[in-house]
Amino acid sequence: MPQKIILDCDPGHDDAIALLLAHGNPDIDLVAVTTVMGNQTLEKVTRNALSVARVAGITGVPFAAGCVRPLVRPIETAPTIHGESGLDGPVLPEPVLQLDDRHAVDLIIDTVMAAEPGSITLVPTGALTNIALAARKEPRIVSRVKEVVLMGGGVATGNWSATAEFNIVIDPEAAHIVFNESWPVTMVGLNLTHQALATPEVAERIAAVGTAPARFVGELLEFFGHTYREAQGFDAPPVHDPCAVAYVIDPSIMTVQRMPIDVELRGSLTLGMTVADFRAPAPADCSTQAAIDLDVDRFWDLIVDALEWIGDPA
Ligand code: PIR
Ligand code: CA
Repeated sequence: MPQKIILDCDPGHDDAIALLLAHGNPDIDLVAVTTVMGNQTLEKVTRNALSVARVAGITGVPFAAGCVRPLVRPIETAPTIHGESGLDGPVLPEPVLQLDDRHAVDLIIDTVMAAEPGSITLVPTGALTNIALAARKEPRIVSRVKEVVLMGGGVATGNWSATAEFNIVIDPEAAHIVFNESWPVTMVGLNLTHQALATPEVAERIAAVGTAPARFVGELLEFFGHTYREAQGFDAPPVHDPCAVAYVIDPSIMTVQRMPIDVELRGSLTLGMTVADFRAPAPADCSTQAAIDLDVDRFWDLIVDALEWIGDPA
């Protein structure tokens, strides 16, 4: 049985690739897509999600827009990484899908409450604002969700500060809520995603697929590679968000370690840090784990296979 997921995202170059992977992998049943401000404003990332849906040929999946700003703090976006549109590089086609009328928080709640308990995995690849609000608005979702597999945070690494990752630090209060609920949380953080580098060899494999969606991914990676070189000093860009989807497809693609993880809300140098406690053994009631090591070759196989599966949508 394919795994049912809700992808909560802020596309975003790597979010777009996560969406393509979720759609193009037969072991995933993409039941809803929700958007949250982050890489750009809500309006921009939502339009981007719908454009990517058209590129991928996604139909029959509800898309809903969520929070326009973090719970407590002012909005902060990442134009230096993702450009003014949030998805600079390729030409973005005019969306054809109509947005769902509901707020993302309500679509998440409705979808989880209507499904078999324990059947839905939440895959957040942006700030955790929508997920935190959904847990507060309808607490019964917490025990009904199978697990939360999120891209965010990291073990002892940062990208938006020395100690914090973007998705967590732009809405640390929301992240605090999500990490402290009783649902199982897998943190696919920077320590893992910095292993998923889109090298020139990877770009060649993607180009060889030869379809319009593969060319779209190639153009995304070209822009993302450029900004990652300029702004972060990377030789090849890390493709963060698809790593979370890959874990749902095949948990054996990465090693994980169960440990308490909490989110710093008061530190002057450590705001938004995901503090992971490596002191073994983890307490019996520990519901959090961190992803550690990625099988890089199998990860890129999944991306290429998804693009092959998608082909050239009409
Ligand atoms: C990537 C992101 C934000 C900032 C930088 N420097 C790089 C976005 C990605 O979409 C991913 O979800 C996460 N936030 C990585 O920090
Ligand atoms: Ca993202």
